[in-house]
Amino acid sequence: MKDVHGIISEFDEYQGHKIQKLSLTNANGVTLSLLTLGSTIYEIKVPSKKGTHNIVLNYYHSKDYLANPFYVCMAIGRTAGRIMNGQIVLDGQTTQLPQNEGTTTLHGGPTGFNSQIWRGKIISTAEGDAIEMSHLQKDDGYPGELQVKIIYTLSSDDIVGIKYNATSTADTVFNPTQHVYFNLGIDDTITRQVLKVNAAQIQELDNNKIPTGKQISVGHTPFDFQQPTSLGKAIAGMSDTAEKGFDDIFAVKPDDDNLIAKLVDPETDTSVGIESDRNGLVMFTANSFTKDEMNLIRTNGVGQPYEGIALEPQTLAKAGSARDFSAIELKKGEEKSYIIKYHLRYEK
Ligand code: FUC
Repeated sequence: MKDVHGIISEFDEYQGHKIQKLSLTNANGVTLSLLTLGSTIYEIKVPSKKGTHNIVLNYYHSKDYLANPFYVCMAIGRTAGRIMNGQIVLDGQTTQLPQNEGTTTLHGGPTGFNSQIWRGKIISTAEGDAIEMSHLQKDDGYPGELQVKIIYTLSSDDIVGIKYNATSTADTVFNPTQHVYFNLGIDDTITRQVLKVNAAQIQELDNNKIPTGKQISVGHTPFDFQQPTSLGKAIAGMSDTAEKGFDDIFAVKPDDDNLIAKLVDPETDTSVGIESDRNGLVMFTANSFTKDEMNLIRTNGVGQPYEGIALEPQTLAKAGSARDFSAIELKKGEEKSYIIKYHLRYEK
């Protein structure tokens, strides 16, 4: 008997293209849904005393996902984060990428993974159905045509798995992530939720939020999440910064439970533990969410600061230089894979 069942349905249309929704449901009643626009996680629904509740942010329509700069739950690539002056250097050769945030290339540039329509399929695995999203990423300014596959799984013990796999026709860079904003509770914001991040250091950032190469110790700062910490309190500790919240890069290691981070909503007893095979985690507490153009379902068509928290596993820029790309290099013909796993717990 298969424990996990997949179905495909029509979601809506975006610029004349049919957008599909692909869903997996396990025997416990947990559902994971993806949209082919941006290979976006649309919903993660967990059972609760009142039925089920969705623990990630989502919008009513496909067009909403690209109408603002927040990448809500979308696949990010080829490179998560910011590239200084949009320039990558591989084997001494510089490639100028298209810039989409002043002089910076952010989250794969203007035609990154999130802006693409992916080919979605339900595939069969030993544990049951899974979702395969595939796409040939080309003409985006990065070297090489990149064949990308992302496999999304849901296990019978409530683990959401994401596996990114890519090969390229030329030496290039590959550092994908999923820009999932969690809000595990029923409140409009995450300020009553509790976060643990297994990081003793963050990266120092310049005025363009580009890593300088220096690491800063989190001790005695609002960045210390080594013990479970109230997000409301931590955000209050950032009130005299321009950001008024977190948009920062943590240098993470797996803890004794093999997790780099864990978010808990004490009120509904819901949690997600994050597993990753990489050394970085960007945390963004949705500080700049606004009422306008944020057609989010959770808050009935508006948005607000701290409505969710994005926790984005990725590979860190090499210590010492924001211009050393060796850690994320993908050689021509080489195959690289990365995994992210969300371990879900909910009230029973
Ligand atoms: C994170 C941040 C960025 C941006 C984006 C939506 O990756 O580092 O500042 O706002 O999310």
